Amino acid sequence: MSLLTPVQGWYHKPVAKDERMWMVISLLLCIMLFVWMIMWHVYGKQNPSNVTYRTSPKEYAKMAEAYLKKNMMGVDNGVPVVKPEPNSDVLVMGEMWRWSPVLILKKDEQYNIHISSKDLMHGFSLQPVNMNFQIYPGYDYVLHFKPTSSGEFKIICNEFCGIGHHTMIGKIVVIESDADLVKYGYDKLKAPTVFKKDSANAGVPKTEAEMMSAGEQLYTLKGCVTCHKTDGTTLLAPAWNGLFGKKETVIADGNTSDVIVNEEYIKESVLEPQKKITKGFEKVLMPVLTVSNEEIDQLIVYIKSLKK
Ligand code: HEC
Ligand SMILES: [Cu+2]
Repeated sequence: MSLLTPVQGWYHKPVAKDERMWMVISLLLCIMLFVWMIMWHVYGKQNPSNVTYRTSPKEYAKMAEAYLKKNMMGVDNGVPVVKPEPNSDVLVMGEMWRWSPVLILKKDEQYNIHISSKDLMHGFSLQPVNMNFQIYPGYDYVLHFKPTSSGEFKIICNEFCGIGHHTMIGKIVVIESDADLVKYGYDKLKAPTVFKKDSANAGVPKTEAEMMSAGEQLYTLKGCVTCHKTDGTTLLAPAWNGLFGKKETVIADGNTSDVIVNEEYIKESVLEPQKKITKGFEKVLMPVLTVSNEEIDQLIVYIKSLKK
């Protein structure tokens, strides 16, 4: 028994006029917002809805590398440049710290752009149109993309991803015709020195020259170029020119020692980057990259060829 009993029949008392009015107004508002939501999706210049697949960073990196090998027409500041066919699948990858490749697209043509990350979460931000996507490793995002204006667009990473984050700037160039390539200096891109397969070498680089050109290509494809330069600059990582045979001071388990850079040391640096940290570069974490033993041998020949 409660202390007070409610008045009999209160539940059936009609709702007051003003209260009923508010109920109608809020219901109308709900319907309006619902219609708005759908309209906004269609007419509101929203980011395009995308299709997403599961993948793994390793698998995607392998696919992207194969795609680049087949399609790259040159290199812009160490980043491969690709001019895909309209309606084709294009593979773009975010990695520490670049967007690869540079894309040359035709205005008013449609492309299926796949994007994923090789390492951490990156933010794909297309400027100045301000389209933004989160790029997580392990997901393959497919954007059905149709550029409607020509010019140069930048891809900025808007998710802090480490010490080289501010250098992570990619590029999409939209042209109206091939004549526009001149404007961007892409008409005379140096074709990559690609290792050519023939029946004699069975597709495996054997001679010194073959190994070197394969190594040079890997340097760009695997993204070593993002951190390691060959002109002596050491912004993020030790430069590669003059590296072979050099004495380096390294830190292993807190102990400092000297090593001479040779084949063994390079191999170890690639397979277990954190085992011996080169002094002066403790702040940058070299990622573990999927590089096979044959590929390491090719990279070594390339590094050897880079003199101071
Ligand atoms: C994200 C930046 C980054 C990328 C990408 C990267 N490295 Fe490194 N690398 C470093 C840093 C930083 C060091 C020095 C610290 C250390 O030893 O881990 C280093 C050290 C090395 C060394 C030892 C150099 C020395 O002077 O001691 C070798 C060899 C090397 N990297 C090879 C490679 C190869 C091959 C690739 C591409 C497959 C690669 N790196 C990609 C950052 C990077
Ligand atoms: Cu970033």
